[in-house]
Amino acid sequence: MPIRIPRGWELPESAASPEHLVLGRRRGLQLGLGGLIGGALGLPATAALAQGAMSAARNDRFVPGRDLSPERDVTSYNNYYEFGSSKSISAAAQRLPMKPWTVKIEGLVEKPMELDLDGLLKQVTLEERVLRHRCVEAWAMTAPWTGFPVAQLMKIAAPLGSAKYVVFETLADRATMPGLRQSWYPWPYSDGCTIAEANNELCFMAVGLFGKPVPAQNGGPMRILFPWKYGFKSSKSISRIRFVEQRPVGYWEKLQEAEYGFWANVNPEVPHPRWSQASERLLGSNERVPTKLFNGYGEFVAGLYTGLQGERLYA
Ligand SMILES: Nc1nc2c(c(=O)[nH]1)N[C@H]1C(S)=C(S)[C@@H](COP(=O)(O)O)O[C@H]1N2
Ligand SMILES: [Mo]
Repeated sequence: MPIRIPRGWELPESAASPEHLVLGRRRGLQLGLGGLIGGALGLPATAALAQGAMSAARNDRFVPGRDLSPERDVTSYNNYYEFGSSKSISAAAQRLPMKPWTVKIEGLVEKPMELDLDGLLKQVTLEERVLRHRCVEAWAMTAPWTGFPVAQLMKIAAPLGSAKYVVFETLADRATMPGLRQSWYPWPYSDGCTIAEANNELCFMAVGLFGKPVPAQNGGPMRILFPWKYGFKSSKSISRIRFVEQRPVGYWEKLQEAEYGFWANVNPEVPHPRWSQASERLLGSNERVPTKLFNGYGEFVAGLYTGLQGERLYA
């Protein structure tokens, strides 16, 4: 089947995004929000939910070393191909049916299960983390996410010893996602990681953003975050989690294997075949900053890759 390649990802973001979309945006609130939403500090997840907020005490182990990106930019400049291949899908994404939300856990597990999100949130401990995000297109943002370590979900899922990888799959809803009519894309969107990566303390399942439930356009009601990998690894609106023995092939790898691989760890010294990865543009500004190995999270994750030098770790 011939694959039609849309222009949007033929170009690095610096070329794909007209500057007028970026220029003139207010810098917005640059302060950390942790103190402000600390009103919910210590409240159990259910209490925070009842108030229509999604907040928790901040875990300061992962200091971002950067200002927060303006909330307005974080929630209006998105990649979510189910709703279209431009960055302006936030209005279209509001049709995503987020309530009720269920997540299937299947494959190589002791007992397949279907969890409803509210029930799942009663079984985990929420925290807030301010995390950097680096898109393969060379833009980056810093945002406060509320959620729980994926390691907590791994305990609930109870994978069998034969499981080597875990796949995080996005809902595919033809009724509300116009992108699904583009049949050359390999829907549903999914991507995966090793069991060790999922259990790494940095691997995070987000249900809140800026102290509120994750909006649809950012992958609500629940999306994964691999802050040390290029953004395409971080599947949005997760409705299935599957444990498998063979290395899974993600959405972008299926489309363009030569350019998007399984590991996709951020590395400024390994260029994308069509552009440099040495620097990145900060969302909400025109500032470019140098890119860091593992997006600056090497102290937490570099150990996952010792002994894997033969692998294509950085694409
Ligand atoms: N289901 C789904 N998940 C996805 C994508 C997508 O198109 N569909 N895009 C990925 C890419 S390329 C990036 S950079 C991030 C963007 O997340 P954000 O919109 O919250 O910044 O989501 C990732 N997860
Ligand atoms: Mo991305």
